[in-house]
Order: sequence, then C-alpha cells, then structure tokens
Amino acid sequence: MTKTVTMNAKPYEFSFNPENTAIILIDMQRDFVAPGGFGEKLGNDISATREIIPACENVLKAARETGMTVIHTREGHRPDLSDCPPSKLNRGKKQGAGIGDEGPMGRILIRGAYGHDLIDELQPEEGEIVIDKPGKGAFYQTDLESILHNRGITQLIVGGVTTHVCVQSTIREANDRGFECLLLEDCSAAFDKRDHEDSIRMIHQQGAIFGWTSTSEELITAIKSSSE
Ligand code: TIU
Repeated sequence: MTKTVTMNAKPYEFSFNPENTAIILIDMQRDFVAPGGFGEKLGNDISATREIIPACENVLKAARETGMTVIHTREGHRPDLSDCPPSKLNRGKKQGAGIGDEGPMGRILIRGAYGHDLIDELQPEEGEIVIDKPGKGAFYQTDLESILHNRGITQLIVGGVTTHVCVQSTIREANDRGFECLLLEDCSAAFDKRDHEDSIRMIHQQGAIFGWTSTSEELITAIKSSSE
C-alpha cells in the first residue's frame, strides 16, 4: 500500500498515489538515441538525448522498487510499411531518413530491427508494458488507453524523446483523455535544447494547461515517502 504524496512542480504542486500512477518513457530507442538512427539521419545532433539516460535509469529503479506501473513506447512500423502513412514516408525520405531503409542498426523505424528496440540501459523488465506506436502520440492506434483504465491509472509521469514531438503529443493526447500528466524535465530531451525548454513552458503555462513539470529528484523523493 502506498499513500498519496505531493511533490514540488511547475506551475504548482503535483499530488499522486503511486498505485494509480504510471511512469511512461517515450521512444528511448536506438533509432533516436544511438548514432546512425532515424534521429541522426534527420540531421540532428543526438547528444542531448543521451544525457538523460542516467536520470531515466534512476526513475525506473525507484518506480520498480515501489511496484509502480512502468510503460515503454517505441515508434515504428510493420516491415511491409502498410501502417505508415505515405505522408510520413515521403517526408522522411526528403530528409534522407527513409523509414524502412537499411541503416547501421537494421531497417530504420521497423519493428523487429535492432535500431527500433529500446536502448540497453532502459530495457523493460518482465511484466512491464511495451507499446508499439505508429504515430507520434502514444494513444493513436494503440491499446494504451484501455491498459491504463484496466489498471486504474489516473496520472502519468512522462519522460523520453523528443520533448517537442512524441512526448508533447502523448501528453496532449493524455490530457484530453482525462489523465493528469507530469513531464520530468531531466528525463526528456529534444535535439535542440530550445525545443525542450519551449515544451516545458508550453505544458505548465496557464495554470498547468496540459500538465505539470518537475525533476527526477523531486519525483524519487516523493515516491520514497509514499511507502513510509
Ligand atoms: N523527429 C523527432 O523529433 N521525433 C520523432 O520523430 N519521434 C519522436 O519524438 N519519438
């Protein structure tokens, strides 16, 4: 049994009970966080996405010790690309990052390819949920919403990459579905730090218009105090 706890956050305190809260790490895949993947082929410097790995590991450790629901997502497509909208395919190719093209880690953003999988440091443990999603938001064309309802989850603590694309899309989708979301600033990253900073402000502005933001340290302190 855990009790409801309150943590410091922007724009004001965030309260949650770990029993009704899921940690969701968005797309910490080699294709975004390792050299030669989709992220780098789109012309980005991936270093900022690697800097968050230790903080994500710390959060996973605390969540696992408390028995919280942990969810990992992966962006990607079927090998025959039948679930990839032509619009997405065409834009990637224009940027030199063709979804389905052979890269150093196998076919880019294709389910089953080495590059599509989660990085070694953040591999799921047995019993954790992995959501394969074709879009940017984790709710679009997935069973995430029903999994959350079935477990009685009402709040989401979100990290991963990239803050301004898949992380923001997922938080916006979750907010419209009635979930309260908190972004972990030091567990999320964009290729350009300005996109990351802008996303943080967009989420917590106007009295938590989409959600709250805070840090892994605040979260871990709160999680630990929930079982005291
Ligand atoms: N390009 C970019 O910033 N992001 C993506 O394409 N996917 C995710 O954010 N996961």
